[in-house]
Amino acid sequence: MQPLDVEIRDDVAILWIDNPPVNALGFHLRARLADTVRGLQDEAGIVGLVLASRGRVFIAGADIREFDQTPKPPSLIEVLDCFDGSGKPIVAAIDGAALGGGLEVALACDERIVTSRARLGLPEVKLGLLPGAGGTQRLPLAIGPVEALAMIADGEPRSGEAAKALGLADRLVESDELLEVAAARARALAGGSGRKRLRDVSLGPDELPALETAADEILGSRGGEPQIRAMVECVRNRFDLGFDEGMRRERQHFLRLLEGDCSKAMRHAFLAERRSAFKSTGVPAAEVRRVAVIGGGTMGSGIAMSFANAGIPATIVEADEAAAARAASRVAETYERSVRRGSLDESARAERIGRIEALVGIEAAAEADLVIEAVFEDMDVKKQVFAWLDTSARSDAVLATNTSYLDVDAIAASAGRPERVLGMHFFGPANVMKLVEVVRGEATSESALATVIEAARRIGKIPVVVGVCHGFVGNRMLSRRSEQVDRLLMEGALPDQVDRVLVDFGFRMGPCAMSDLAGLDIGWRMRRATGKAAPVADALVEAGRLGQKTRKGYYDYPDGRKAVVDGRVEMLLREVSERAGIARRAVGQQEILDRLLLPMINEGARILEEGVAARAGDIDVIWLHGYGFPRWRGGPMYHADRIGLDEVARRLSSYAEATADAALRPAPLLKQLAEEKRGFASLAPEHKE
Ligand code: 3H9
Repeated sequence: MQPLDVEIRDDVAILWIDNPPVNALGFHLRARLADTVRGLQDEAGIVGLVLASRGRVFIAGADIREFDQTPKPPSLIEVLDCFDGSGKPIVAAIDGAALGGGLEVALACDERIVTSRARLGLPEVKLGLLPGAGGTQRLPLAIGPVEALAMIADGEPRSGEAAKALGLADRLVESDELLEVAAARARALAGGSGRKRLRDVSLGPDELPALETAADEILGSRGGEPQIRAMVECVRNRFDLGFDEGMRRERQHFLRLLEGDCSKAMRHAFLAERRSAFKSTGVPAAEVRRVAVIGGGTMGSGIAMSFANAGIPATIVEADEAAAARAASRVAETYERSVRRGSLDESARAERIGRIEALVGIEAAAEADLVIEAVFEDMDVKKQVFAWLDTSARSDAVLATNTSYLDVDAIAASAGRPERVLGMHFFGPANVMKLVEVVRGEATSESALATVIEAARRIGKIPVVVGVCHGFVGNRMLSRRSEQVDRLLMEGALPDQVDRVLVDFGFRMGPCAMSDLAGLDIGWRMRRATGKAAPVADALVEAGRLGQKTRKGYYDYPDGRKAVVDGRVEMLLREVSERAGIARRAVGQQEILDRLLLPMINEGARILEEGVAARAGDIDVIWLHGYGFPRWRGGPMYHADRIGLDEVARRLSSYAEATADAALRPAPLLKQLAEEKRGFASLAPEHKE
């Protein structure tokens, strides 16, 4: 099938782009686009060209999968040189997303006609890149340098209406008149001024001061990102250099960034996110029209809001009137806060609140297509809820538990219809965080799974399918890291030293500050239930240091929020070390980093071996979206592949020996891959980049 076909309408040629799924500018499409534009120059009866697309995306940009292959000509720049060289005007008719290279194509056209379904943006920044086919050169000429820099740096698409207001689009029309208007504009340009190329426009020097101010601002906040520095320079070049030289410099930066570790990791993240959801085996998903959430605590109300925000009515089910009222006011307060912050307008608030009701009694779940249990993390309580649901929920409803650790199969067994039961592990705050670990039980049916994945996507979440085990993927790996934090603190490290290492690595927060925020009593209660110990964390709890809520934890919080190092914690650590008979020593930064990350990776290897996660990339997605792993590092398993698994195994073995900690010994799969000189990415063929 051709990725582009031509339709002749009187004296105008419509170039229909048709390259599913998203009209990415792969090599075939690029070649065909250039040939077609060139070929139409000699067609005497054709006065102008219209570029339109089949499908709901205009053009999603360059084909990201080609970035790791040897480039095949023509490059997108060469294609756009053909546009520039055209003797006939070209008008872009945009009725969907025009992103990255897609918008760059549109910018090389004479005019852009859009509908309100259009989304115009340059998201390259999110791939650690800058636009590489003239985006940094043509966009400032279309909308001015300040707006252009903002748009290139935030990477967010603008709506058709916004694009028209910015001057990025020439006209905003209804979908059914798009082609007609675009063809008429091509004809009018041909009969009038002829070409209207952005490259012939120039910026006046009076626009420079505003750009300098905007550039200083962005460099101040994000100057650490290499692509930000490059894009500022490129936009500035529009004042100092000729168009062709500006293009050449942009290309140089693009190619340098493309080869850099940061962009490679972010491209890995992009593709892993799209591969992580379970691909349906053809079993259709049932539509979720109404949900019920059992338990209206922080998590339950956050889950209900996620659905309401996406237009799906949600019933919060509580045990008594007082609890239902508390849940309703929790929801109201959250929306109120968003309105005060300006992120939600009054009418959207009213609509969303109108979709949530908080009722008493499990019978209130009877109408729901999907019921999500979010009660206290206690097996007996959960079993009781599922037994009730068995009698009150619809027989075809999917029943999900939001447990973060417990055995989903044991919970499912108490429902009498285990095939309709699975886990939906949301991350707090549930109305904000995108990750959902979808836990597939032993008996979970494909249709229940498909329904939940589709529902999660509809509410804008990133679902990752995982298997049943204690803590699933994320928390299971996290507990390996927590064990090492305790050990490192006992061996001689201090909380701020441990935290600094992870912050320097790219996490927003270190593990000690994180525990203080969450509350140390949560882990303590869990350890008590499972008969485990963490000498340092336990000693802190026993000293009444539960974290921010008691203004004392690993740190002091004199004002309730800002962490201050407290000498008493060091004394407490010394006592714990002494009791354990450990002579404290200076622990180096590299050792801290290794001992925090490598045991998690080791656990990830066990998780893959057991089939709890299907792909290493799925584990990365979980860590990127649930635990703040820095995106430009790609995720823990990708990071391990970058280090080399033989090196990871070697370091783990040496720490296992030095600390006599058997948990640090390389897992069998890690050992095997290390010996075979392979990476985790090689495990799933479809995962190769
Ligand atoms: C660029 O343009 C550089 C230029 O400046 C310079 C060049 C010289 N390439 O997201 P979905 C696949 S950089 C290859 O689920 P949606 C995706 O992997 C690019 N494949 O759909 C998935 O495949 P599969 C700048 C791509 O409807 C399938 O399409 N552009 C690309 O939720 C469906 O994707 C961007 O960063 C691509 N560019 O959302 C835009 N895009 O089915 C990236 C998607 O095998 N794309 N695929 O898993 C998007 O933001 C969304 O895909 C889009 C559609 C909004 C378009």
